[in-house]
Amino acid sequence: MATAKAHTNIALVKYWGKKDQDLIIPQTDSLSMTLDEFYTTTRVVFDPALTAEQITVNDQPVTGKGAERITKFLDIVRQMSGRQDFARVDSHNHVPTAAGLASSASAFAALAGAASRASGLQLSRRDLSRLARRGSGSATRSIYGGLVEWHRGHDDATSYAEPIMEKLDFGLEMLAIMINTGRKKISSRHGMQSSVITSPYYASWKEVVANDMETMKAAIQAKDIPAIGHIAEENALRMHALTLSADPGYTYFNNETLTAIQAVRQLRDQGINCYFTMDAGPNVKVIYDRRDRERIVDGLAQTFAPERLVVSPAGPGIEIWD
Ligand code: 2P0
Repeated sequence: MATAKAHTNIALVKYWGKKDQDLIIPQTDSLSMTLDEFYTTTRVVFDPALTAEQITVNDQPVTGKGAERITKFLDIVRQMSGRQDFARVDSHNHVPTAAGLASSASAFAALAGAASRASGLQLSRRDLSRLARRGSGSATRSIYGGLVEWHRGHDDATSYAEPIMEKLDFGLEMLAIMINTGRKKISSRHGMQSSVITSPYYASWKEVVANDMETMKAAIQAKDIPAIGHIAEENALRMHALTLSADPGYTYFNNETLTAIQAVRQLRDQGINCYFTMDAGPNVKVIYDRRDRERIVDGLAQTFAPERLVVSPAGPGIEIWD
């Protein structure tokens, strides 16, 4: 038996598209910040007495496609470790109520940590990162804390994450604006593949990311939060242009997403350095220096109820225990 705790991450330079869909080798590098506030804790037991996998998330049984994806992942662990028995998997997502921020990044990072340890494997962080990648691309980065780079690589051995700055020694912070949607979203997996195949801008996106990785790493070394925020914001908008320019076109934004973007821009017009980024859903995350936190929270609270604003500093890497 083993348990692991992994935090989710938000990309400052986004991953949006795969070269190899089975191994999850991305088209580009990416770079993220691990968040302290949002994490998943997962316990795995391999048990010869089981006649099928037994999976719960937040104490609810998981069946169907969700269970299939976890079993497929556990098959990789069984193949690596030589174990043949089924597993009992119990997972809890720690996110603010109704946040809609439950993330495959923290989920598959925690599952990789707990399942590998429970199977008897002792993987290095790099190999854990490679294993987590097989479950979900963004999980590759959630093995590490702080600011993390995922090298796209060209095969299973070379596609892994590495920390750029595990413990932040400057004031970079994020705030999530919780925007819920009743609508079923287009999965990232489906959405990104559609962008790769049908967006006429996809080749330009690869050039954008190559450039943003360089400028973002320089901005991090300089601890230049306005530069980090600006590059992240432009990168996010260009990623979302890949959804709009796909055929059929789609978007993860809703009207409140646009309201939040406007609120951030208004604060910036007032001279407060804050920037936005969005992922495969309507929530908006704000990037800023923690010394401006109070002014930003007060400003956003004019539009969004305070309980919808969740502040998160950078979080730690994965923890695994027996
Ligand atoms: C990212 N996202 O870099 C990007 C930005 C969402 C927008 O990675 O198919 O759940 O499991 O590899 O990792 C979300 O996609 O997709 C994601 P799969 P994943 O964080």
